[in-house]
Amino acid sequence: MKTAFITGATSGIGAATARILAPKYRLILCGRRQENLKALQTELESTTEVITLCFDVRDKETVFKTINNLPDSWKSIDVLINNAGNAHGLDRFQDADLEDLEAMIDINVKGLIYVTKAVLPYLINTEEGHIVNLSSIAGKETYLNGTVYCASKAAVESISKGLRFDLQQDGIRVTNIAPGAVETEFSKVRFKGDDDRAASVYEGYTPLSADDIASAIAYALNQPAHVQIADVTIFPKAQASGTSIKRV
Ligand code: 8X3
Repeated sequence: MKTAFITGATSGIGAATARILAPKYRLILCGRRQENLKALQTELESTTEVITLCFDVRDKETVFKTINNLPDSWKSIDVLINNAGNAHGLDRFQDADLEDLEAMIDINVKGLIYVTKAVLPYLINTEEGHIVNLSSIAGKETYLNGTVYCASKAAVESISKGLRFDLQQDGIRVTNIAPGAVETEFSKVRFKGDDDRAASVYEGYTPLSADDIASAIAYALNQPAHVQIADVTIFPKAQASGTSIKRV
């Protein structure tokens, strides 16, 4: 059975991906919220073998230590899903909190680099390694008030493209997934728990769900070995670009 390593598995797209992959993969579920990880492990362990790793992707030392301390039987990883990431605030650059800007670079860019570096030695061992990076439409289009969030996702896009060069010789496929509006905890985190403001992002149309993105990830993973889905942009039907959403 193949093994999938999923970051940000405590909720949203990460948890939905764990659920969709469970029948075919052993799962290494990573995240910061131990309770959520354990609940998902309990839910899925009648379907597959599951282990959990509780760490913050920003904590470089812990990322490497935890991954290098995986039991030997889990040190052969087929699929890495770099899903951990979020947005903090939606403000003009000059008004944004510097700590929020740093957090987005630290989590979305540096955290992804740490996890990928730490997992790669165990991925390169496998026959059909595959990395899936969760970017965003924000990585393709910069929008007002999103300067550093968009920059962090543009970096993810570049890393996906670069890894395709770097890992070509190792036969590892790299898929970049760029969602538009997906209703998860994303906006609650961006707006720091302001539920009304978060809900307003998804009003007047049907947004994507975490399951919609998980099924795109499964689609990329389920291709024959010679097929590499390089890039997938996914919008709700009502969305035409990063900033154009038709609401009723
Ligand atoms: C999440 C989607 O539209 O807020 O990355 O950039 S958006």
